[in-house]
Amino acid sequence: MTAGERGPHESQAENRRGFGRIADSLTRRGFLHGAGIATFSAFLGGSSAYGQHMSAGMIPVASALNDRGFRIPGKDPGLTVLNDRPVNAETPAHLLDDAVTPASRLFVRNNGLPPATIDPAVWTLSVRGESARSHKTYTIADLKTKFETVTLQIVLECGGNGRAEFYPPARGNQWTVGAVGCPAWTGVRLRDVLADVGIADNAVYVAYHGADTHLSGQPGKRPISRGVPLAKALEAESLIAWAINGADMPVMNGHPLRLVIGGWPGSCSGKWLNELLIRDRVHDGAKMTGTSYRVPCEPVAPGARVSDEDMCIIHAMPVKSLVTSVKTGHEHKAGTPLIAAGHAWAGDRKVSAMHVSVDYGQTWLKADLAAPRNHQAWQRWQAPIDFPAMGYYEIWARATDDAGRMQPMVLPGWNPKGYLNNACHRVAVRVS
Ligand SMILES: Nc1nc2c(c(=O)[nH]1)N[C@H]1C(S)=C(S)[C@@H](COP(=O)(O)O)O[C@H]1N2
Ligand SMILES: [Mo]
Repeated sequence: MTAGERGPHESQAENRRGFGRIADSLTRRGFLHGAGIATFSAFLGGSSAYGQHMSAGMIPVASALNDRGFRIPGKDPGLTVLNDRPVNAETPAHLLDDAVTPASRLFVRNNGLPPATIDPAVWTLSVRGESARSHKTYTIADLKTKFETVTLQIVLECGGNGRAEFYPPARGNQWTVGAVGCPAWTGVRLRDVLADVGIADNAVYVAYHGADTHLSGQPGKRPISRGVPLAKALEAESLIAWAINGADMPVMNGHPLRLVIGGWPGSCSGKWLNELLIRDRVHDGAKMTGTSYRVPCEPVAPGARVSDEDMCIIHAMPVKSLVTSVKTGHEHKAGTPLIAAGHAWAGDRKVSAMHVSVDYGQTWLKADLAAPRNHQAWQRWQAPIDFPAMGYYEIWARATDDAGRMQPMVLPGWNPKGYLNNACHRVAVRVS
């Protein structure tokens, strides 16, 4: 992890454990009011007198208390804000119940600071690289007129979704289950644009640059620049998108242009996209190297030290599912039917079966599972649940992909950075 990110995330972890305590003591010291206001205005884009005195990773109290009216512009106030610099927010599972995720409920994962000014009318995307046969630059209008426009529903999930469950813990945003969503993206196929530029025979990787800036403010230092092997870039579902659900996407999700690479870590889907590189080698941009978005090539014991050479780049994400209805804490009336429902997805694969259990995995009921709207979209599932008596229950949900791989009940493959946790989602219900 880079020095610029380490501090915020560490204090973030502190905040999560001690938030109540910190807020109490701040209130007692009469400090809360000022800090809240300073960070409010930082969030809203204005300047403030005391903003610089607030530690970088501190959650503004106002943002943690969404009922006081704080919100990320364009986002549902129900999102959980994990960090303010950079902005990171996840979506509680029950707010992901829509078949097609509304833009307002799509999580936000920023590694740096979004561009300060964005004018779609003059935005350009240039394509070059060692293995590009030409160097071309397109406006968004060029993309819209030169290439076929497609709309596809594609799952976007952060590679670190589920990190909060790792033990020993992994540093970084403590995502629970909500760094995922599946909106409908409109744009052009990446492969059509690459073909227009020309791909040399020695091409290996396609990488992105975005217009966001590094937290350190150092010019020339990029917050993130990742990519995918050429074959992945050439898939029909790899898009250069300008819209979510038929409207401009929120600034926080990459307006006015971004990559959408289905089934792979969200970090492959570059936001504020202004440059593509057709590379003759595995891309070596920010967060491609070292331990970023890599897991041990061979399984390791929890807490093991793994050297950089023994870490391999994550490709497709594993099979996973969510219970989006009902939510934990649901009070259910005995003797009435309960329909549990949610979504399942499986990286580059299809989900072939979905099961639920309310007896801690002793028996599993097969759920109804819909076909995806298109390849790379999540699949809706639902199951009628019977409770034999009153009391406390957990609904466990488990997806199986078309290679026969199932979600594990326990935390899978510990890794130093806390990626790829696809353990079964559980929600708690009281029947009375
Ligand atoms: N330019 C740029 N692209 C980016 C990022 C970023 O910080 N800057 N974050 C990446 C990561 S780690 C993820 S998970 C997704 C998150 O997309 P979202 O914020 O639209 O949910 O964007 C990816 N693309
Ligand atoms: Mo991510």
